Amino acid sequence: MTEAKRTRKPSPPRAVPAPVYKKPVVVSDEAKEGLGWLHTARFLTSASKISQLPAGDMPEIAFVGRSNAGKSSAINTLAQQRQLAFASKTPGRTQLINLFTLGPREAPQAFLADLPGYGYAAVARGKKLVWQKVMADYLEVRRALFGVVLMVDSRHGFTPLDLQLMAFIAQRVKTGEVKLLVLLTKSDKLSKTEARQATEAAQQVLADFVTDDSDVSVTLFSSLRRLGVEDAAEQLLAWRKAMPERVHFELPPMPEGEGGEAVEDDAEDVEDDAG
Ligand SMILES: Nc1nc2c(ncn2[C@@H]2O[C@H](COP(=O)(O)OP(=O)(O)O)[C@@H](O)[C@H]2O)c(=O)[nH]1
Ligand SMILES: [Mg+2]
Repeated sequence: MTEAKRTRKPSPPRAVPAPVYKKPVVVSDEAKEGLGWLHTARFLTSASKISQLPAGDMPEIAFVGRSNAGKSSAINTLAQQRQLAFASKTPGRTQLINLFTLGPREAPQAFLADLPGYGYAAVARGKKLVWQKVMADYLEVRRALFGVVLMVDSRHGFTPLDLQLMAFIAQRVKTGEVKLLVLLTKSDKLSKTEARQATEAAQQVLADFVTDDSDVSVTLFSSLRRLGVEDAAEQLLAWRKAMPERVHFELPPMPEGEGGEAVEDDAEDVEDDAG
């Protein structure tokens, strides 16, 4: 054995610079309560057609966004559940609306709807149009729609399809009937200056929707670094507190020959498709 080997000392612990996001986060009571509420999210059902969604007057919060905008990640982060919505490996493969309930199991208070991502470049034009139609129909038909959470990639800002979607709901947003929260996702990828610019650009777009009656907000968000999670949770709690107590809903009968079995099992099939 050589001298060198015998005397080799264990290397000292390396100094790892503290990541920026490890700053102590002050979580407000509202954020805690909001996160507690969002944590109650439970999968209810998937629908490929609007007509398959439950009827009734349950207030609904729709999560929408371009494919790959970070929608599934945002839902999982806000619900603090690792696999509630499935991050898509094949973006935008099918067009499913996944519905979750929020609130106590025995007395749900709201639906959380995970809508199909749109505008994925690699997808055939025909299919894209189908999605856009699903989206437009959804926004048109779901009268108990209470709020829309729109995920926008903070690096890209609003895309034409995001603007189209907002145009569908513009009227109801302006009257305050539908509330709007924009999450500028993946903000961990931005410098401070870029983050400020992204926020300002979004605020400028949203200014068109702001009235005395509207409830429109925007926040930088990152599932990866947990940025904006508290803001979003506070906002969603405020929505819950403003919701009317309408909890009636009926699940439609499953169409013949289309997976009439336990809905929980269907959750597995959604994996690649929540796009
Ligand atoms: N850097 C970063 N990447 C993210 C974040 N959220 C999601 N992603 C990534 O973006 C891609 C799309 O995310 P996903 O949640 O599936 O988006 P969806 O298609 O809108 O549901 C995945 O590769 C994620 O890992 C984030 O906060 N920061
Ligand atoms: Mg997804």
